[in-house]
Parts: sequence; C-alpha cells; structure tokens
Amino acid sequence: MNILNFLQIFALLGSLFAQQSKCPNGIRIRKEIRDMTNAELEALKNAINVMRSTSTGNRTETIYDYIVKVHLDYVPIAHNTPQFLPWHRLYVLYVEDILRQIDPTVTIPYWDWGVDAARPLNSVVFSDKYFNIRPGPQGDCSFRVIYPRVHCVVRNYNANNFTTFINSETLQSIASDTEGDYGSFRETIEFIPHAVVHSGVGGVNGDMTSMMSPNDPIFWLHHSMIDKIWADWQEQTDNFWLYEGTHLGQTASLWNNLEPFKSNVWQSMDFDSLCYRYAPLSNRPQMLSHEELEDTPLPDRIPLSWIQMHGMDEEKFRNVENRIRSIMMAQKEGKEISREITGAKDNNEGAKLSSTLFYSIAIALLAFIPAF
Ligand SMILES: [Cu+2]
Repeated sequence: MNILNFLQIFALLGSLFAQQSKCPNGIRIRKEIRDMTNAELEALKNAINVMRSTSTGNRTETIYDYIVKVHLDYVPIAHNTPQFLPWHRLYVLYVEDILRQIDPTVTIPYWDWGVDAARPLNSVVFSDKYFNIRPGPQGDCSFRVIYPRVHCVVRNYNANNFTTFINSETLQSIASDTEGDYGSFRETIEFIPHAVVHSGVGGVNGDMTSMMSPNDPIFWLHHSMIDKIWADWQEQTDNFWLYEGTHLGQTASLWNNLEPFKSNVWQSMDFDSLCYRYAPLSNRPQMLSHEELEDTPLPDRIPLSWIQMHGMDEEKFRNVENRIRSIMMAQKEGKEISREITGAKDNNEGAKLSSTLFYSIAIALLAFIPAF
C-alpha cells in the first residue's frame, strides 16, 4: 500500500466518523419528490405555508418574502460566478433549517427533472399534491408574494407547448466527468440544465424566469436537484474538493466568504459535515428508452433576455448550449455519448493533486481531533 492509498483510506474512515460526530441531530435525507409519502409532502407544504403566513414585522413582509429578498440582494455574488453552486447550496440549507424549526421532520426534496425530461408536465411537481400553481400570465392568486411588488406567482408556460428538459443520460455524462475542472462543470450546469428549468417554468415574465425566482416554491426542488448534481460530481474520484483556480478571469478560492451565510466556500464543500444526504431515486427507470429518446424534442433554446439578465457572454453561452444539443442529437440517433461534455479545461492538473492530498490530510485531522 503506498502512502496515497493509505491517506485515502484514512480520509474515508475519517469522514465517516466525522459525519457521525458532527451531526448529533442525525443526517437529513433528501428524497426525490416522487419518493415522498403523502404525509411527508403535506408536512413540507404546511411548513412552507407557515413561513408564508408568519410576519417579519416589516410591513406585510413574511418570512418567505424575506428569503426571496435575500436571493435578490446577492444576485451578483451568486450567479455567473464560481460561487453559484456553493452559494445556492447554503441558501437551500438555510431555508431547510427554517422549515425544520417549524417542523423538525421536514427536508427539502429534489425534483429529478432528468427523469421527466420528455414529459415534464406529468411530474408530481405540477400536481396539487405539491403547490398546483396554474399557468397563465395573470398568475395564480393562491400563492401571493410581495417582491418586487405585490403579485400572484406567475408560471407563464403554455401547457400544449412546454419545453423538454435535459435528460438523465446527458446529466450523467456531465456528473461523471472526471477531467477535473470545476469552472467548466459549474458553467455547464448553470448555463443549460439550470436555465432550461427556470426559463421553461417561468416563461415570459414568470417568477422562475426572474431574479425573484424563489417566489415560486418549485425553486427549492429545482435547486436541491442542482445541488445533487454537484454532489454526484464531487463524489467522482478526486473531484470532491475541486474549486480553486482562475476561471474566466475570476479567482475562485476556498477561503472566499459566502455572504450572508457566515460561511466560506470550504465549509460548503463537505456536505457530509452539513448533515444532509441525497437518497437516490428508488426503483424507477431513470433512462428513457430509445423510442422515447427519438420522440423527445430538444429543449427550447434559452431566450437572450435570460442570458443578458445574468450578465453572461452570449457567444460562450451558445457554445455550451450547442455542445449539449449535439450530445442529445447523438443520443436520438443512438450514437455513443461523448465524454468531452464540459469542453475546454483550465490547466490545473498540478494544483489538483497537491490540493487533494492536502485536503485528505486536513479532513482526517479534523475528524480525529475531537476523539482525543
Ligand atoms: Cu439563484
């Protein structure tokens, strides 16, 4: 056994031990929304409704509205930056903590829209088991919100012509990429799979299409899914602590603070120590059959207004979009999927090995210190 193997085993034992000892209240299991019982779904809806009816004391603002405002206030930090994934990880966790103060049994489920890619509107997410917000430009007044002005939540899609999403096959190619570049991974996820759901559900002038997207409760399920894809990617060999580097002129450091959460990126990376886990989708076919793939149209292109609202470079965005579309086209034709899904890599191989070693040792030490 060489020293690297030894350190890896040591780190693995350490992280298991660490998760047990750091989580005296147990580990939260986030299920796929279809795997929740009716009682679990009701408990989640009730807790969200308590947030929506509890005032913060600031005029008509509720706790729910306040949380929407947090998202709006941190737009430049949390979008089109390396912090996109860690910031939203802590944001979902923050809301889950509030929900659990209302009902300690609640966790935020994820919505695996990859499974629903071909027929998204058949998902339980769009049924009254969850929040059945009816589509239309006027909004659904069973769900009222106040930012940026008092209105009824809008999902402005057309049920006869709803976009498809990025399917599980394509997501798996993205999440199993071990070429080791966080910057390309983050960009691929944020640009396309993330945006297609926001823009598809929100449509023109819908809440999910805006920076007030958490106004629509579907946001939590969607961002839980985005976080799960990142967690799946982190669990690939050597990917766990990948973050640092210079990407698109932005310096990404594990020591960067993630305001307003009083945490830095490093603390957000290790989801074990944040005391939650994603349960895999139970016993359901995740991959579409070849016939279904052939029948499924490609997702709609992301409107220019979305790209501009996020300050993203249109050419770069369309390159990523075209790469994903060509992979989906190849699937339809029954070809092998390319592994080169996240495109050009930054050159950070050297940094990768040394940081992996460093963090293996760091986790192991952190895990064992409390034992003495
Ligand atoms: Cu966001």
